[in-house]
Amino acid sequence: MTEHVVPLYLGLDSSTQSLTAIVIAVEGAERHVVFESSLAFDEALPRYGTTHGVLPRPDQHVATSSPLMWAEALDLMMARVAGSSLDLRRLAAISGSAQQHGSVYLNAAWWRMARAIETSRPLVEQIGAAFAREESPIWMDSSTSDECAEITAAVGGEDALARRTGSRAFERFTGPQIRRFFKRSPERYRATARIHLVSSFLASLLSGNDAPVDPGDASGMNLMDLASQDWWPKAVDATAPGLREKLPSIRPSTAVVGTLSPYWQRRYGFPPAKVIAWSGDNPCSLIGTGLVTEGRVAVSLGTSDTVFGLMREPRVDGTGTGHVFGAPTGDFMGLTCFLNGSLARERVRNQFGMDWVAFARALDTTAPGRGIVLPWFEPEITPAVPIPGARRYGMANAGPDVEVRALVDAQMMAMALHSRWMGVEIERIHATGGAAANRSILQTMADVFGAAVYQLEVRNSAALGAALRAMQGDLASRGLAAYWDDVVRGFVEPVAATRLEPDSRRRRFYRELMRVYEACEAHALGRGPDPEPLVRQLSS
Ligand code: ADP
Ligand code: XUL
Repeated sequence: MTEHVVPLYLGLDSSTQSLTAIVIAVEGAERHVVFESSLAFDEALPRYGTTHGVLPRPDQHVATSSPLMWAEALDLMMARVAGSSLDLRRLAAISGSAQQHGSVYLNAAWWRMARAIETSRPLVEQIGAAFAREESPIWMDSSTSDECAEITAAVGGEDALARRTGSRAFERFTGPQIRRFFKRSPERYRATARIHLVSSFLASLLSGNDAPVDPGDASGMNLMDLASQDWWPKAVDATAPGLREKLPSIRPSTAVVGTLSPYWQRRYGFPPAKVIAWSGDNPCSLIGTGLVTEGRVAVSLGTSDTVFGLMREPRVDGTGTGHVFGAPTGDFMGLTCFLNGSLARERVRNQFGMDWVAFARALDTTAPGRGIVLPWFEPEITPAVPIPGARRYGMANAGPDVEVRALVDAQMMAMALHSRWMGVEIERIHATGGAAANRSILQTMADVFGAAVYQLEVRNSAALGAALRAMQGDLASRGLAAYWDDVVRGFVEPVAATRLEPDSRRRRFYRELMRVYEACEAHALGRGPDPEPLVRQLSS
């Protein structure tokens, strides 16, 4: 009789600021998180000199990070998993999640190097010569407006690009980023043999071969045809010459990319576990928040704030703010992304010398309506704000508490306003990401959206989603039933006791305030009259 082994699945999340690992154990209805660990790039790997995971930024529109740092973090985290009390022999599959849009530029040495990493020396000592570009542009970059315009014109306009790829051209998307690199560094572009996303780069390091991208992450590039889930030749040609050969293949999110390479097996004692295709953090969070059916939304309050939900059919945003991405389930997902999320909250918190407890207390004790702060400290994605700077309306004699209230109100109203295009009647929201720990922020969310808000047991829904995708990929590859409802069961149910209900009086007030917010936004963007009379009326 063979011994019954309860399989383990590892999910990794390489986000903007940190790398997280979650291991789940699954035996029928018995499902547990058995390992969870995070390392913050700035603290764990100070020699790269990042702040919040980003390299120094002489130009506010440029944002890059270090792919070598991501690789070293992966090595450190795998050592941690191996050094834990887990029985590694039970590890059946690994998958991952990564910040979306970021790109890694590799030269011809990459083909040999990925396969021939020696066990005796750390990974980072061996792959340095494989980069055609040492830095990776990341999703916070907004330097490619010219390239967006050029690509848009070449493919026949915004509508054509959005209908085909799921989004109009966005500065942070990989296609415009590639075009900028090609224009500014044609020699290094020519020397580039492969352009990976952060997700497929890290999957390649695990499997020791050149990994594909999945449709979830490929749809953040302005290069993939949503319908065929293959590269769209017109967009590829509009982006840069010879690009097609430099792009990885696109394979379904459930694809088995390979097995853990000899490096991981011999150096740390891992088994030849399957490596399932990696995806972007938002597609992984879709799974990790349990949104495998249509009609619910999640809000992720990570470095970026995002609102997203599953779509059976790709309904592209006519207003041009949102995106349609591929979903790991084979469906689609709608998403709107706000750049000034947690870092804007941190900035205001630090400005007034508060901690998160004081920040929450400010929200609890301060009524809305004294003013609105549009928190565009950095160039904003939604709405598009190329020239940064916070804009303030009302706010006469505002103290710290009013500043905090006006900031969070504006963030939540922006999310409610700019997610309307998804056409979902939002009755409940699954909240995730670091700031979802803060129930005062979530209460504001409930009041503004007029929806019940739930916290989830596992806060890092991207890493959990990756672990669940590892499980799904493993089951599917063995020909076993792998229905998404069953896969996510037991991990993603919102915790009933955490439910926050909207307060009906506040809800009514926010309906009014939303009109004022819209007027402030329109004015700040140069599209509407001065809203001060409206603001004064509110606070009188
Ligand atoms: P990412 O995955 O994008 O790296 P996380 O989801 O880990 O980010 O969230 C990190 C952010 O969460 C931090 O930048 C911090 O501002 C925020 N955060 C952590 N705890 C709290 C809290 N109690 N209240 C509000 N924000 C918080
Ligand atoms: C989504 C986006 C961010 C990044 C980083 O379009 O740009 O959410 O994925 O989390």
